[in-house]
Amino acid sequence: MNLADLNKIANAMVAPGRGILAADESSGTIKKRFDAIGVESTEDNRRDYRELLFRSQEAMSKYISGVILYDETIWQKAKDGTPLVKLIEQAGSIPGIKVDEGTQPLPGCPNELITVGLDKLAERLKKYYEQGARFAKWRAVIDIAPGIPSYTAVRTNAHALARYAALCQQAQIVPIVEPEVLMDGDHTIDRCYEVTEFVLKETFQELYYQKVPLEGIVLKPNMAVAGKKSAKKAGVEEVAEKTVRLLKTCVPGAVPGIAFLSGGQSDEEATAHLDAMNKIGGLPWKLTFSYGRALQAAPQKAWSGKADNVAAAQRAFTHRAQMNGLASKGEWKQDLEKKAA
Ligand code: 5MM
Repeated sequence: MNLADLNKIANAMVAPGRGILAADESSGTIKKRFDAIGVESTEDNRRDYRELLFRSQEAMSKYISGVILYDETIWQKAKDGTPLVKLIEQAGSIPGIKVDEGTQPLPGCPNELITVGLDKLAERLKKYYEQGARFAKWRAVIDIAPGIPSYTAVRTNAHALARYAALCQQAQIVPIVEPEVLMDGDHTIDRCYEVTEFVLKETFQELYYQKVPLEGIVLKPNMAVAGKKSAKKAGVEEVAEKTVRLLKTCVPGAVPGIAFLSGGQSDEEATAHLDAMNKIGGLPWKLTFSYGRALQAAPQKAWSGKADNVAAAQRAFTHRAQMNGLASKGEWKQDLEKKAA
């Protein structure tokens, strides 16, 4: 492992003004997204949609540091035969790959999941590296509900995340470590804080046990937010203050950067939260975005599967990428959203 090179890539992924596009929806998830806009989820439609994102020259070259791809996409070619990976590289962005193989029920832990995909991961990473991937992603899913998460689920998922991270670094690929605490329940922001603290502490303990140098990773956590069904939603300032405090408590300064998931927040909320955290300032790591839904909801709607709408979809994507780029520097203002509307 060449740690200096891993660190260089990790720093590029979280460079100020830029963040990551999570375009790694698995077949089931992209189908759900396409269903919502009335588009059939065929291989060609998935290619056309992702191609329009990667050909959004302004967004990709100015605001998107890297793109997380799904296995199908990393091998796909654009309509004119250019590999999609090349489009990303030509725009000055870094190709990455989702390497987990989804979740399965965790034995002995009702309603809890373990992320799988460690078998043969070393071999798969070699192929992804040859195909151009310089970073990877593995997502652990932790739910909050009465009686869960259990210690077993938190610990087992942390162990798998650290095993994955060690294998990535050995393959000269920067691991994005994503322990996602879901915001699906009716829990308060303080319960989210408490569970996320537990999850992050266990994750960093496992990274230490498995000898993963933190200079060569990027963390992708959830923010501290109330559950979607909670009676009491937290305001932007509260989310920012609590998330910063939580991260300062759990994430060593050796980590180059933290790239948040959006987790079901609205586009503007995800931007406002990131911006408010960066406005607090004085942080030991860079704070940026690795959004899926909060970057793609607008372009998906604008596109709706029609070739005539490609330019409008690219404008919608560029706008969100720019807003989040500004938020990664604490320079976003809400009236910039209105001006674009
Ligand atoms: C883009 O969605 C990713 C893939 O999810 P599935 O494996 O469930 O299809 C997902 O891992 C994503 O990278 C993160 O959850 C962040 O995305 P959001 O939409 O929460 O910002």
